[in-house]
Amino acid sequence: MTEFIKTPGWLDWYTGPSKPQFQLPQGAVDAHCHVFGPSDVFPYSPERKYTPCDASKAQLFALRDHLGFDRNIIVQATCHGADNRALVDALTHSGGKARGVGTVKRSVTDQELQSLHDAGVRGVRFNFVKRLVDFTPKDELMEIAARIAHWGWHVVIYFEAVDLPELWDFFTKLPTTVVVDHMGRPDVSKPVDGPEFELFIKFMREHPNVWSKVTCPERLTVTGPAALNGERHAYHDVIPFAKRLVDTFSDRVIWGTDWPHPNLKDHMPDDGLLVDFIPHIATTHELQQKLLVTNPRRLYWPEEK
Ligand code: 0GY
Repeated sequence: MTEFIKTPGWLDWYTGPSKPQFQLPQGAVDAHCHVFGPSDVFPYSPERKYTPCDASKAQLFALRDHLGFDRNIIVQATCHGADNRALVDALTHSGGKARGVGTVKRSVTDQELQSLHDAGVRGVRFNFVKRLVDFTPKDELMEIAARIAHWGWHVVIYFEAVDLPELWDFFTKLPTTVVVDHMGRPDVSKPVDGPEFELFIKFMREHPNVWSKVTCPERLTVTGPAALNGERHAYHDVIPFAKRLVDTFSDRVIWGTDWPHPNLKDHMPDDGLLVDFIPHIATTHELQQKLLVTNPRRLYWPEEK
């Protein structure tokens, strides 16, 4: 059995999250989280760019219950490459409370797609963040997108804001619903109405099939996790970006914890505090209901109506 040694400087997820003060609406979905291993059962991929600490399905489901979520969307993490076994195992043991986003290669068979669908996978993730993955040719990704479109799945895209101009033509040709991870990773030290974020707004405005996860203030923040004025929430510099998306595209935004928070460098968030960020970006009950319940359920459990 391979012993996996964590990437030097790796920050483990936080084991004692507080109870959020914000009470999540009934049926809320944590629409972006991962499972890692455990590596003795589900080894990490040889092509991975980092080696994390384990983060099991039982630990994820315990966090879900502690925070007050009803369901999870588990997203295949790059440390597992295109080996979706840990994801499928978590989905099939969730009692119907989780659906997922997988990673597949061009060589995936229809039978494999069928078993991913049966397990609850409803999307594939295309990752363009260079520190996380090797390059995959666009024609291969487009071929995968065309195949998964037949299953009613969507494509999740992860990229850095500076790369959007170059990726624009490819993204706008995708034949499915397209869900952007972490608001397209804006540089939040730039103005919320500056050219970089305006391009992302234009991307969503001109393409009604594009959704965004208004996630990862802890990853995008420049000012850091300190709360101001005795408030419980933090990440003030990210609020204008996420709030603008929620206000403008209220039917196409979803939210998630990003637990177990891979590759954070300077701090590990308390997931209870992260939940307390939500009412600052979705400021009415109606917006909160859409962000946390209606939108993710429409995307991942469309049959429930
Ligand atoms: C995230 C963000 C990151 C990593 C991954 O699949 C992954 O490895 O998604 C990151 O390092 O920015 O969404 O969890």
